[in-house]
Amino acid sequence: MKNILDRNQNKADEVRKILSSQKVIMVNIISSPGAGKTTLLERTCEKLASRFRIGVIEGDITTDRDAQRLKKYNIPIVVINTEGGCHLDSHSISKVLDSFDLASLDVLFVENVGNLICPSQFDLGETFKLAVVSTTEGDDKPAKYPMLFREARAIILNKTDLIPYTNFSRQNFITDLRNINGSVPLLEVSCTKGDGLNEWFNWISGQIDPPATSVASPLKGG
Ligand SMILES: Nc1nc2c(ncn2[C@@H]2O[C@H](COP(=O)(O)OP(=O)(O)OP(=O)(O)O)[C@@H](O)[C@H]2O)c(=O)[nH]1
Ligand SMILES: [Mg+2]
Repeated sequence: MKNILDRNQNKADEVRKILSSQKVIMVNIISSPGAGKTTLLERTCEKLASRFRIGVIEGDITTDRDAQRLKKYNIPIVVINTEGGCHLDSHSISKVLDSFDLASLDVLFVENVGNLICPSQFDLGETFKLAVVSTTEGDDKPAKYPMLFREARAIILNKTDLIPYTNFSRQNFITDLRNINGSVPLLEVSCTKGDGLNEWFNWISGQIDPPATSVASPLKGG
């Protein structure tokens, strides 16, 4: 396992270098099956594809169904079928990177295979991981799968519209999450109803195109 992870890490470092030299940020989206990764990408493309140059890598065990859902946004999409593999790795990303014209991209979203465990262990060369969790999965996911919630740069809590129909406790979820990661931004959204999505659009826009840091003017004497 250590050898596999070391080899993965070396390739991930190469991928990260290539993306950084082309000024492309890569977002590794991780969640359980059905938490709403593709729906989040649909909403994001609708809102931001006219502002940013978006590409997508769709990781799936089989089928290109998620890629088909994104086709209407006229963005470059590459499908990686893992044929049973429960996560993407940096070698599979490296192999498809040439399919993109990286010079004409701002952001490459990677939808990882639906799984909360293995995808968290394999660095793809991403700029950051994004965790998506939905209310219908139960409020105990941060406590049970802490690695992802520790490492992600932001957490999306999706399907807030369904809270009234479940026993999801927002309070328990937040308490567990804050025990694991006290500072990670939590964005509560409904990708189908639209609640909270403006906060997500603002947050991700700030990651793709960070506000210029102001340069302090040199102090003049006298
Ligand atoms: N009620 C509700 N349903 C949602 C929401 N977001 C997504 N869904 C539904 O949840 C189902 C799964 O959504 P997907 O976006 O396909 O989930 P996914 O994470 O991409 O799934 P996999 O790729 O299979 O891992 C679909 O039927 C969506 O319409 C939401 O905010 N509220
Ligand atoms: Mg999907």
